[in-house]
Amino acid sequence: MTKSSVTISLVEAARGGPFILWEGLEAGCKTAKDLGFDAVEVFSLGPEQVDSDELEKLLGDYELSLAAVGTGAGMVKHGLSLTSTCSEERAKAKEFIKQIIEMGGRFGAGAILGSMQGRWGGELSKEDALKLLAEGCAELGEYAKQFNVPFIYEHLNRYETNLCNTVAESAALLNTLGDDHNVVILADLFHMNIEEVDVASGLRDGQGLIGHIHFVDSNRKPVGLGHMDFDAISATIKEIGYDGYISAEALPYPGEYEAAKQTIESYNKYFG
Ligand code: LER
Ligand code: MN
Repeated sequence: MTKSSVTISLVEAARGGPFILWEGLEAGCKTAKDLGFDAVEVFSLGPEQVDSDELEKLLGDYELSLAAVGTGAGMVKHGLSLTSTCSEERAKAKEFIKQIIEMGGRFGAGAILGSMQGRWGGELSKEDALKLLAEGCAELGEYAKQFNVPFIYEHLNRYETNLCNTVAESAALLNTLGDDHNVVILADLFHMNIEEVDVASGLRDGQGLIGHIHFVDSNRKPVGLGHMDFDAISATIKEIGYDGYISAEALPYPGEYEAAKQTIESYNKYFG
């Protein structure tokens, strides 16, 4: 059985970005609970912005799980990436992500590597960048093992990274990590709509490797407000045996509450 989740952004600098709820943890948890979501996914500036005891209380009071935690602020706020050509910068990036792994790990939630994967170019060849990315993912996956959570790698569309853009490319990256790695793929349906030949076959490329899904339509609006074929997509998600979170990462369109409501109605239609 899949579980529903909705994103809460605590990062003001990311306003305009594809997160549904923006009014803080408490308001976000309340809306999630009122609408019947199973979980929330939290995008924060870093561990210092989230009071873990408060989060524990909110999750308990509103009977929600924590689906995942984002690391993007490491790039947005500190300009850190795992593929920096400077080893000190890479070490800082890993340190930042480890703290977020700890924050989420307490609640059974994995940390997501998105924009902090960086890009290749200039002095850095694609091959070397992919090696740095693989090294970083392997180390962070290993680190996450102590919390029994995976490290979640999210490939992005071509306008956001030039490293991996498809599920097959992410699967190839993970296959270089050895048998006991602890890294899963995040299949963000918006990125897949841009990059895959066909979203359903892209999902099949990730069978057994996909550990998280960002639920969103073709135009980054909530599911149902774009032109993706969610009958086919949901059938494939079930066919590949995926049973993790289906987490809404979409623009708060036409408003936050309406976007969350549109999302849970779509979730219930396709997965309920
Ligand atoms: C950004 O496009 C995105 O999909 C996020 O989940 C990654 O930071
Ligand atoms: Mn995403």
